[in-house]
Amino acid sequence: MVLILRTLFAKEFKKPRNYLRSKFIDSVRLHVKGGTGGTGLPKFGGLGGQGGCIYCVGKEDANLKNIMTKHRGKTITAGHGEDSRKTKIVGNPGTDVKLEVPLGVTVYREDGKVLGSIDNEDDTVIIARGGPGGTPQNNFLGHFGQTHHIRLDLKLIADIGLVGFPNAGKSSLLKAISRAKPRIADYPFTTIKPNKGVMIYSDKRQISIADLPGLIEGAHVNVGLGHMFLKHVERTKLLLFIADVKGFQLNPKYPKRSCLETVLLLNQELELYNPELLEKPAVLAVNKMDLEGAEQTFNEIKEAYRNIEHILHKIPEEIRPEKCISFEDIIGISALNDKESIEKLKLLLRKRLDDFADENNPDIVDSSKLFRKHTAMVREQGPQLT
Ligand SMILES: Nc1nc2c(ncn2[C@@H]2O[C@H](COP(=O)(O)OP(=O)(O)OP(=O)(O)O)[C@@H](O)[C@H]2O)c(=O)[nH]1
Ligand SMILES: [Mg+2]
Repeated sequence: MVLILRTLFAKEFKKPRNYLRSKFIDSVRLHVKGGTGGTGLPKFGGLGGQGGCIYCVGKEDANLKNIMTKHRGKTITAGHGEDSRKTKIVGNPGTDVKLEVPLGVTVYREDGKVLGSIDNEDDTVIIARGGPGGTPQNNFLGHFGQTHHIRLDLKLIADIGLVGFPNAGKSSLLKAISRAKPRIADYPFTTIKPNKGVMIYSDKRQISIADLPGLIEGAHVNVGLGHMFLKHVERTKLLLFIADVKGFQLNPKYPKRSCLETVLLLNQELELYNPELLEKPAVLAVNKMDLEGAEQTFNEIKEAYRNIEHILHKIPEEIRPEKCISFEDIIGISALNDKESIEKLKLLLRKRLDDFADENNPDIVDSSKLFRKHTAMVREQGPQLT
């Protein structure tokens, strides 16, 4: 009997997968209801109070898990507007509800419409308006507030996103360049949720960097953890690819991939997820350069990327991307054993981010460039006389 019941309810008893048990939650659905407006008092021209509204407010230390545990399966309702009375002709408005959400959240309505996004501390998005109170225009009858099913979708905001196969040393690198304390171990999928760290430079400049769970070939058909965390690199300004100089093999059933092959496979997985990601500036760090024979592999990769489009036909079709990423830099590092290489990488990342910011912000005018342009013009045309 017990056995039959067990098999019948097997689905109910099944434990959630690791990543569902993890504390990181990046999407939450909520049912929200604005407050109803108070009733007016026609005899004295009294006005009902406006119903309260529901807002999302950006807070650096908030997280979606708290919202989920607090409001799951419930309707969040704002306060109702006060009715007009003889002793209080104008009713008080209903109390608003403010939901603190982490930065990087986009709010979607049930029909897919984007209600707004929260990128900075104290950014506010209204998710359900309260109904108007009773006035002569509506025959002194208060209206219901808006009711919506909304979805809060979090995409981490970091300057740099780390992409790599499992075991490549992404978390080791994050640990080496920031104060973050990610889990590091010699088996694939040690990291099952994104982590964020901040690199601090000697002049107090801060650059944030997000470590993601490893990607493997076939992620687009949900192999490994699939593409589920890739959305978190969409909002980063630069992609930092980490490749293990010795390549990767998930288990003997899968083919062994060389370092170059893993880079091409990452390229392909990103392309399948969202080709626009390939337009982002990207840097390739070949890790574990302390291992034997690393120098030779590193040189081969550098050589290959000198003209990758031309050698693409030599690469097996199943790992050949449509479009190859052109890396800004290819650098050899050892996250565990070579602090100097990490310092070099830190400076390089900063430089690339600054170059990118200059290119994309025409308001920032490089005065030295302007000066050079001006002197060249003066040399050509002679000084302008007014
Ligand atoms: N020899 C050597 N080993 C390294 C280096 N960097 C990382 N490792 C080792 O590589 C293994 C994997 O490191 P992680 O930092 O956990 O790799 P990861 O890319 O975060 O892996 P996942 O979280 O599973 O995706 C660990 O045993 C590290 O000690 C390095 O520079 N040299
Ligand atoms: Mg990791």
